[in-house]
Amino acid sequence: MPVIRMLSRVVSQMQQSPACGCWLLAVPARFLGTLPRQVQSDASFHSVSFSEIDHPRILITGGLGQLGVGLANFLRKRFGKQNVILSDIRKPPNHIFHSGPFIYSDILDYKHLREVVVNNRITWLFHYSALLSAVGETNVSLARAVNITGLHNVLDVAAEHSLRLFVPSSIGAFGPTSPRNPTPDLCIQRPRTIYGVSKVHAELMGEYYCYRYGLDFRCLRYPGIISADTQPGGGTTDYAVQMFHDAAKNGKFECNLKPTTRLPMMYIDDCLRATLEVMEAPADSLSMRTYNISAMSFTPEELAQEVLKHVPEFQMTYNVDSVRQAIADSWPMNLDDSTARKDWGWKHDFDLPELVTTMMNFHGSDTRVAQAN
Ligand code: VAH
Repeated sequence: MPVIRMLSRVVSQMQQSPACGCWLLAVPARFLGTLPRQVQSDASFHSVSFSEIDHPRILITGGLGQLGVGLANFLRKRFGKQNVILSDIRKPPNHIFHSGPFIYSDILDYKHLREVVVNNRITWLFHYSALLSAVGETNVSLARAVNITGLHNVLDVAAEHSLRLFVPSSIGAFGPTSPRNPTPDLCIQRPRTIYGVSKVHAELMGEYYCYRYGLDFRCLRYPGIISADTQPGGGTTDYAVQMFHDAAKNGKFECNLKPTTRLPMMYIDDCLRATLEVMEAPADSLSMRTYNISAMSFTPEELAQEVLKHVPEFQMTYNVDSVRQAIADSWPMNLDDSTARKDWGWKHDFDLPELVTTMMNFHGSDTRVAQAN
């Protein structure tokens, strides 16, 4: 390659100081050694130019899961509808298809993933594809493929095109030997699920690509997320979403975890805001690349007590799922997120009463309370 062109690219890369602040690492790996998958030099010619920095071009993988659509709508308000592309391997329902750009993208198809990034001039990627904790235990080989091989493909494409990459981790990245109350950012992580193992792997691989190749990798350990209009998919904290649907519809709910099972939880709006805030945080404000974030922690019993204030006749019964219970018993009861609060000013808005009021309003049960009074 003519020296002038190579130097011009080095200079342009150096102007985009990498997140981890080390100039040397601004030089693309192929000048410092090879990325895991060497690429044709012209393939990345289209990668980041200045104007795109002002307005990130965003790709969301695993877009039809519990959080993808909410994130897309949230980011479209901030960066414009056409700059946020939702993707998945399933056909989107009508209302999602008509709400903004949607494309097919399979994270296990590395070549196609690269085409998607190049053809859509992507600069930021939110990687939401994953099999969650409980469903992962029913199909370990698929969880390994999606959560680990899929992540490798995303890391390589992100490194090749100097993307800013967000990967959600989870309280599931901790295990029975981690301090549980509270659980700090840095401690023993020996999870007992393939989901947990894949999330620890994601944290470590993302940080390795950051320090080795200058990849702008950012990761948050999500608590159980409570969403109003989307169903969770095969997780251990799913009861806390399902309960609102059933309480509003039938006034009763059968919980698959023991009444005293304490777990960290968060309302989706706080989760999406934290995700954008860490992605917009100045690189030099980040003392770490993986952060705990927390809002509240409660037990099924405490949640039921709060729901009773809105649905006086609400009845909670228990039919414990031993797999989910064993997973929950190995997870944190409270997360210490003091570093996120210090480094980039994270602060949650929703505590338990606001969460329950918001969710019950969404499910329109308020009318029943009025009738009861
Ligand atoms: C699960 N909802 O239960 C997910 C999440 C924090 C929990 O990872 O698997």
